[in-house]
Amino acid sequence: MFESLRKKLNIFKESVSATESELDKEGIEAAESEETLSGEATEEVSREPTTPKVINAETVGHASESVEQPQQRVEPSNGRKSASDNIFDRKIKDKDLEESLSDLEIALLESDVAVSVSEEIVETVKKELVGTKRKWRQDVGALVEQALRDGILKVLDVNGLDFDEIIRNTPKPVTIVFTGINGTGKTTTIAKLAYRLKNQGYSVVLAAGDTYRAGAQEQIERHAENLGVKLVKHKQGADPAAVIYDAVQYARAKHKDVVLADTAGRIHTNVNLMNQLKKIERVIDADLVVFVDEALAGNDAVERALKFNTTMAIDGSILTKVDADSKGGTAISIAHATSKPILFLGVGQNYEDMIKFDPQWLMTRLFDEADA
Ligand SMILES: Nc1nc2c(ncn2[C@@H]2O[C@H](COP(=O)(O)OP(=O)(O)OP(=O)(O)O)[C@@H](O)[C@H]2O)c(=O)[nH]1
Ligand SMILES: [Mg+2]
Repeated sequence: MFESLRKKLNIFKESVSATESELDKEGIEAAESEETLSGEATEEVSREPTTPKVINAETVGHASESVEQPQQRVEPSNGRKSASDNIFDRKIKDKDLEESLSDLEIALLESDVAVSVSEEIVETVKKELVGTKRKWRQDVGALVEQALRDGILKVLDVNGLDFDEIIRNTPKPVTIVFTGINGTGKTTTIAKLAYRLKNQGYSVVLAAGDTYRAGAQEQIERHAENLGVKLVKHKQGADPAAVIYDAVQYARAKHKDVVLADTAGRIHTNVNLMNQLKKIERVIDADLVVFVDEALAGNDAVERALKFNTTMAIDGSILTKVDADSKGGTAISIAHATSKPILFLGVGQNYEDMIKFDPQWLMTRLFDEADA
């Protein structure tokens, strides 16, 4: 999962580190050649500090605080000039990051991160790094990683909506309608959620709201049987709004906790099918509308979420097939683009292959796990 994005972020980290360490080297050389030319420091000051092992920023104390540019000369308290005194502290500069940041933006776009989201991440990283003081020869990898984490967390930070809390706190039955295009994993996700809710002690009713695709009702029926949950269905071709309505009525009458309503996959350009969603919205007062799409779809998933949202307002997204996605861009972009959170990630075909989405989980995947 997300291997490719993880590698790209690491390349950025290494590239900034390499640039900064190159600047250290240049700073030392420049300072050394100035000394050699002036000839005055050599007799008083050991040249050893130009070898890294004997230069310890701690031992220079206040001198390091007062110098920010390797080229600036300072007068130490004893009045003698020293090459090492000039280079202990540096500020990370805009122009030193330019190339790496531009590569980062391309890497994010190549990873299917939406354009506006890539720009925002790069901007946060830049703001955080430019002007940051660092010690001479300090590896800036940790600083860069923190900036990347902050940049990504910022775009993932949309109005929190905790699925479990909603289930706990909403009057029963909680009604959830799932939408999205064909084959993205809506029905499978409904089965996974039914499995999860059942394990948490809730009673679940499934609504066979896909009355359109041949075989759809049998598919959800199999899941209902496997999971031991009630399925409400009508005939093939029936009005899906009526099916879901009946399922809610059944759940009310039987004091069931949650109704999970399937719908047919549809392309957002199909006017008739999109109008059907509008009807479902009118007839069913759903507590949650969840948009389901594949992580693999990249920017297309983001675009589709926005289109579906205009027909039937979504409250959150579920990304499926994350187990097959190395790019990660959809997971990073969709919440920011729709201003609605990612609720779960589908990570396989079995009932238990679903993870409740948590931005920190993504951070672990991107930064803490060893490369596979
Ligand atoms: N690898 C993987 N496969 C998944 C995941 N979720 C769903 N699938 C597979 O995706 C395929 C389509 O899943 P469905 O649940 O039928 O998709 P759908 O959106 O209901 O499809 P339509 O009803 O045709 O619109 C199935 O083969 C699922 O097993 C996932 O998280 N990972
Ligand atoms: Mg389906």
